[in-house]
Amino acid sequence: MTTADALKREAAAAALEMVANGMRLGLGTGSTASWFVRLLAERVAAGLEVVGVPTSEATAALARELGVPLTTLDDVDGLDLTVDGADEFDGELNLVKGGGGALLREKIVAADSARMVVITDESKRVEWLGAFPLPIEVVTFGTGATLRAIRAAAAGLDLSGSLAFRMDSNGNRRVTDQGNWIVDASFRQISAPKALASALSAIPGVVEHGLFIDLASTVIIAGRTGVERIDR
Ligand code: ABF
Repeated sequence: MTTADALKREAAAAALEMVANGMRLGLGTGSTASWFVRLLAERVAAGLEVVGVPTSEATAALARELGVPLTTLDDVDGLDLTVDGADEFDGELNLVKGGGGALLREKIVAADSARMVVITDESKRVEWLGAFPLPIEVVTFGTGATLRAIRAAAAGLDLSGSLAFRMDSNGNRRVTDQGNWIVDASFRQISAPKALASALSAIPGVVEHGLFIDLASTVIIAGRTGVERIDR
């Protein structure tokens, strides 16, 4: 196992300690969150009773393969805990997510959870969000208008930067699990994340964006000297 994998596993193991019998769990997406699913599956095999709502088709496939029982947000009355990764987090535990392309389901699941625990390592900690290009999920109709509106919203907050459609390995625009496209916005330093989140949410062609404001209740950071936990 590489050092990076070992840290992801450690963060996932720390989050697993917050799981209790009978919980309804949101299952995140990405390499760190997949460690959580693997460790959870071991506990399920040993008798832990939980149900999970996956945030992507990839996570659903992994959970099914490992025997973690799944459900949907239509079949449960909210979730107790969501465990997911992130691309960046700041001192207020605001996040950039969506590098894995699952931001829409991730946000729906996190918002329906009593608690959201983010599992990370030191490389994700930033003073200002935005060095990681902000993923924005857009409908495939009228993208010219949507991109103009994103640029105008950003300019209103003194932000500028390139907007690039996320591409897949075949050179086509990457289609999300919900059938939309993703625009990655290189704003570099987002000094007013709440204001930007509101401005982007007000654009008709924007389905969702990767700014997770006031959603994370805990961030677990695995580092070479141990595991740090920050609660909001
Ligand atoms: C998901 O996976 C995303 O929101 C985020 O983009 C990504 C993090 O992946 P990893 O854990 O592989 O760095 O959590």
